[in-house]
Amino acid sequence: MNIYFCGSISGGRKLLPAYRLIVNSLKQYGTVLTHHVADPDLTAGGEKNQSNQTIFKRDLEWLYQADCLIAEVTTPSLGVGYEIAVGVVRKIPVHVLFYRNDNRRLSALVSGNPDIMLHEYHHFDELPALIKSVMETRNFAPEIP
Ligand code: 6IA
Repeated sequence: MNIYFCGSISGGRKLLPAYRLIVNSLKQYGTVLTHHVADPDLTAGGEKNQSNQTIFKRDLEWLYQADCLIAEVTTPSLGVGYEIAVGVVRKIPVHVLFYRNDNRRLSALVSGNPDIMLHEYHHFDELPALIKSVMETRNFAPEIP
């Protein structure tokens, strides 16, 4: 299974510890195409030595190869919102994870969309079990058009 993980880069890296736990858990279920999003060396300045055009083209290719999309949405990010919209349009399973303790409100464009499965958590140590439940849910199997 090709898994597309989304997390904020330019939007801020505060939730990096959560991204690392999520990506480590997701690796048990398939190939995480975007594992660099959880790389501690990747700062809000973005990937070194890559043009924006190269990053965009590569990420879009991966989005079209992905069998499912998992996004950590606590830190608002234009890029993550864009990626979620592509996943929804492609009709692949889209799961978003939201950390309740950060005093943020999740955009209604995400929380109100019936095609997006929202999972809230209160502690980072809940994440491995949350990912297990998301990935092992019986009706998770992707229906790719
Ligand atoms: O808007 P954001 O940068 O927060 O968007 C983050 C999301 O878009 C992630 O889920 C990535 O898959 C993707 N993405 C956006 N920018 C990059 C990037 N460099 N490198 C890798 N993935 C990216 C940005 C360089 C720029 C800040 C000069």
